Amino acid sequence: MTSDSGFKDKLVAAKQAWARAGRLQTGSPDKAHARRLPPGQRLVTNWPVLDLGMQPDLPRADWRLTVDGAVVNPIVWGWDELCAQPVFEDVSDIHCVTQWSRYDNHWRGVSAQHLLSVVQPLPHANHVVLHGYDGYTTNLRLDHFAEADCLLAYSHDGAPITREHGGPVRMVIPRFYLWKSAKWLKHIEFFVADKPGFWETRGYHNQGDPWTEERYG
Ligand SMILES: Nc1nc2c(c(=O)[nH]1)N[C@H]1C(S)=C(S)[C@@H](COP(=O)(O)O)O[C@H]1N2
Ligand SMILES: [Mo]
Repeated sequence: MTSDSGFKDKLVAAKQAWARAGRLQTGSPDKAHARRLPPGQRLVTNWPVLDLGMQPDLPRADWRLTVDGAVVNPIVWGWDELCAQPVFEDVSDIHCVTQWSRYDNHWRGVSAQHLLSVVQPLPHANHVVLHGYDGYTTNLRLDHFAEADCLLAYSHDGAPITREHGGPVRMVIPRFYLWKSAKWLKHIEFFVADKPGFWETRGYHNQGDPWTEERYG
């Protein structure tokens, strides 16, 4: 009998421990997770590659970025000019419209806010189009492009951005689905009027907010 009740005690203690652990694992962390993972998304730890079937091969020495349109000071930067700008670092989550999200991406590059201070958009410029070397385009509002976590990134998680992920330089716009983050960044163009880009003219939402599931239409 002693051994039997001893066994039961152990069983109860084990179940109590599981219950405590369960409460910790599926209680508050789940709520935190729900606040961080937008609706309809699942978390991944790898980083899927999405493109139009072409990954431009751009040695740093050949890369150029043109920034023009409705701005006071249009510029063309090569790799050296880009690296001469103040370094900006930020950690943000990626949300792809194909329903995966990736947390805690550590980006390094040049902030969109710094770029804006250099080119100085004209007062009536309200829209931006990002162009990639593969011919891809995507549009966003200037006030969204100007948010503090947007950057021209050349490094991800401590390493240069690889060719498949848009290196040497890609845009990062954390607030929206990842299709707004143009890879192989070639040209940033400022406009008075909105000009929908590649996916925006093919059925994707014009804005792409993952929290309100602005996926299509
Ligand atoms: N230049 C360029 N940028 C692009 C794309 C593209 O085809 N060309 N695809 C977009 C889409 S639809 C997605 S989901 C993300 C994918 O980025 P990743 O391959 O680094 O995950 O890049 C976006 N930026
Ligand atoms: Mo995408």
